[in-house]
Amino acid sequence: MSPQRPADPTHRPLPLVQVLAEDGRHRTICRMCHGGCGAIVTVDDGRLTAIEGDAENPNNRGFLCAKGRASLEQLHHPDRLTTPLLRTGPRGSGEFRPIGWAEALDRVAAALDQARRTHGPESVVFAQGTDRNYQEWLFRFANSFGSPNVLGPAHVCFYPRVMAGILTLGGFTFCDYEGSPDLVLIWGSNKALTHGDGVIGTRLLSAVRDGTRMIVVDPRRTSLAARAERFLQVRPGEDTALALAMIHTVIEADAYDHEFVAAHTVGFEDLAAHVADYPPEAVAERTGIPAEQIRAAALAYAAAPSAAIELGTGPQQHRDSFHTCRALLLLSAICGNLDRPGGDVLWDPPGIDGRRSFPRAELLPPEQAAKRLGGDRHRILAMSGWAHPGSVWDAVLEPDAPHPVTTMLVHGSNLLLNYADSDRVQRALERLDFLAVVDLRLTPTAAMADLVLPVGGWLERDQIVEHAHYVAARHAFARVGDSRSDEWILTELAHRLGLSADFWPDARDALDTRLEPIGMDWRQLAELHYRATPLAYHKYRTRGFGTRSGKVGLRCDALRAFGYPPLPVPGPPVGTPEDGRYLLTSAHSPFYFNSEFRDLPSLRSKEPEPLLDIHPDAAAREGLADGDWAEIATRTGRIRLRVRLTDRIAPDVVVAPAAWWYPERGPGGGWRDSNVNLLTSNDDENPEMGSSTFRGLRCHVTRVA
Ligand SMILES: Nc1nc2c(c(=O)[nH]1)N[C@H]1C(S)=C(S)[C@@H](COP(=O)(O)OP(=O)(O)OC[C@H]3O[C@@H](n4cnc5c(=O)[nH]c(N)nc54)[C@H](O)[C@@H]3O)O[C@H]1N2
Ligand SMILES: Nc1nc2c(c(=O)[nH]1)N[C@H]1C(S)=C(S)[C@@H](COP(=O)(O)OP(=O)(O)OC[C@H]3O[C@@H](n4cnc5c(=O)[nH]c(N)nc54)[C@H](O)[C@@H]3O)O[C@H]1N2
Ligand code: SF4
Ligand SMILES: [Mo]
Repeated sequence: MSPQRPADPTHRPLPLVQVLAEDGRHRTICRMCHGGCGAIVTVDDGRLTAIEGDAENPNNRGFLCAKGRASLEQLHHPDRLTTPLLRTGPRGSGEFRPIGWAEALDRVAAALDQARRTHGPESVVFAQGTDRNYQEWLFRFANSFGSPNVLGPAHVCFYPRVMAGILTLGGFTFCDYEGSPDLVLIWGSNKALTHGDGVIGTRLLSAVRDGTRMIVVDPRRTSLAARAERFLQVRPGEDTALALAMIHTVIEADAYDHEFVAAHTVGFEDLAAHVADYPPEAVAERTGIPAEQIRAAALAYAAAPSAAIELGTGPQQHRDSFHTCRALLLLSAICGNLDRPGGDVLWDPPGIDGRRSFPRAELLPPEQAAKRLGGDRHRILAMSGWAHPGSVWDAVLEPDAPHPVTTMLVHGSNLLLNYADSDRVQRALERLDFLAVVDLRLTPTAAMADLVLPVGGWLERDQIVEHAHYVAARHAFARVGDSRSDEWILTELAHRLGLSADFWPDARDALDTRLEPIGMDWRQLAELHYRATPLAYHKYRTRGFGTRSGKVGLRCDALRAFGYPPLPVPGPPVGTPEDGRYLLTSAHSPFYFNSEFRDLPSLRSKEPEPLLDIHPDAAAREGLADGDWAEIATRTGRIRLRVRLTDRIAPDVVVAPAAWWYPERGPGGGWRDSNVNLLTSNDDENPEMGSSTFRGLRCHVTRVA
């Protein structure tokens, strides 16, 4: 019996899916991943029967990937949570009984209030997973409540890049496919399959069809690498050295944009002196790339009339994360590619009460902001508003922590799978006084909660979607059981905790308020459906860059003021050969979204088991054949993965899947068996951002009998 089924025979189960929309075809925005594709949902005879790509949506022009096509499977899945659940057995046993919303919300509010009175608001950590267009709600709630501690995977996702941009040039850049780049430098990104940031991979592929050239930097020969003009097969974790050698080459060959450098940057002489130490010959061994290949790639990039950099998580999950991101921005800057058509365009917020303003940072008193966990260790991460994960676990587990953490409210994050050193995460979750998890499923993390709150997926909510190029409307077509939205839950909790002044009587009222600054309301956006944000280039010519000097800080004095090096520097190699012969890294699967969807048959059938990619020579050395189970061990832990032989990686590199668990195994989902983060640790973090090292981790690989 599934643990969420009522033990009380008088409890009447709700229909699994209640349809809220009229029969017909309805336009909306997919959120099975970050892509933000336009989708059309068909309601027929009171049921959601079909989903297809919206040919009129400028972002995806009709495209819908396998995950998008699995949306209705997700909606109708029999294991969806349908009612709040209260823990009845020991933590992690998965034993719960259903309760009503009023009782559930009262209990969460009481636990938050108790922690606030006893230990201060900072003792409550609000966690969320990768963004699902409600991130600004969670931050607003935390600020209003008085806790500076919002936990998320920002440090290993895309915030190293965001913060490098903010400190270097006052903003965040994205690839300008509208401007038809002559070349795209794809650095540690599998864009064609992962579709990050609301600019999906098909935009890149159609640019390539129209003549855009590619240079790919990745330890794996991905499908993009196979089509690229050049492929630099970098050793995992050696990105900063490679980027500096490319800058060295460009300056040495005098191939940089003199005019832009003179007019719009500071610190060029310092940069030039700094990279003198990184000629391609000096980094060839550590990066695994012959010097002449580095030179040729750098010169091809510099010579391109316009070039953009597609920067993925490859270099951001590493001790050097922030430095690589800075180095790549400097490369773009000196080649004149910033904010030019077909280059790296600075994001201009669309003017709604959105990501930047909606969190109301001013609600958090400065003395509370000073208690952000990890603020003393990783100052740039703290500046971005996120708490540092390792410091959160310390605050739960260390008896003499200066700001103890006792309580967590988690909105949509599978903490046990996605953070370094999963064992330590588990110990911390076990130690909490109170843990509530808001999710669609009883994930391994939700199974550890005192209270689980059922939430609606993307087909079940009205939401404003804010992306690089547009603002659009997502609609609630259905409701699963008695699930609600994150926005509704936070609003209800706010009313119970005396925070009503910062919220609305009903969460949906916020939709109108947020659109007011652009002179629209929700009904109008819903009718319009998609509102493109006008693209502007060369904004710095009139406004300067958003830094103190108004110029691009090649040498970043703000970093020096924080006690960090003002120019990017690669750290020494992580680990020693005694820690293992192989360099481990991980990648996101095309068919899943982080830890989601392994219970959707159409997707699971495409990749039924967790695969370890290993080179045939390495496999032969370890006596492994294709399809064998292998044990992968590091200083931190050991897991099992199924061997897949591939010559797309170097013989000393192995690649594991991110976030693997087995939902079919019931509560807990066998999360210890194949979870790569049992192998990772909180050591070797990036000083600025606290990024964990998931790249180039030394490991042993052996055959499982
Ligand atoms: N080793 C290694 N570790 C990694 C990575 C890696 O590549 N390698 N990747 C890192 C990255 S980039 C990221 S972003 C993180 C991902 O970390 P998480 O964001 O924690 O990822 P998920 O596992 O997808 O967990 C999201 C949960 O939210 C639930 N959910 C979905 N939609 C909603 C919603 O609308 N509301 C609520 N409340 N819940 C919802 C899903 O069911 C799922 O259980 O992992 C990081 N960890
Ligand atoms: N299908 C699918 N789509 C997703 C996700 C998913 O899980 N599945 N997750 C979403 C999330 S949260 C994010 S953040 C994005 C991530 O999107 P991406 O960044 O595109 O995806 P990743 O798979 O994390 O890794 C990108 C590439 O980095 C390479 N890589 C590994 N180690 C290194 C290294 O040391 N250096 C370099 N240069 N490259 C390296 C990997 O081989 C991989 O090809 O995708 C989002 N979209
Ligand atoms: S790329 Fe993402 S947003 Fe687009 S259809 Fe696939 S899952 Fe949906
Ligand atoms: Mo991410």
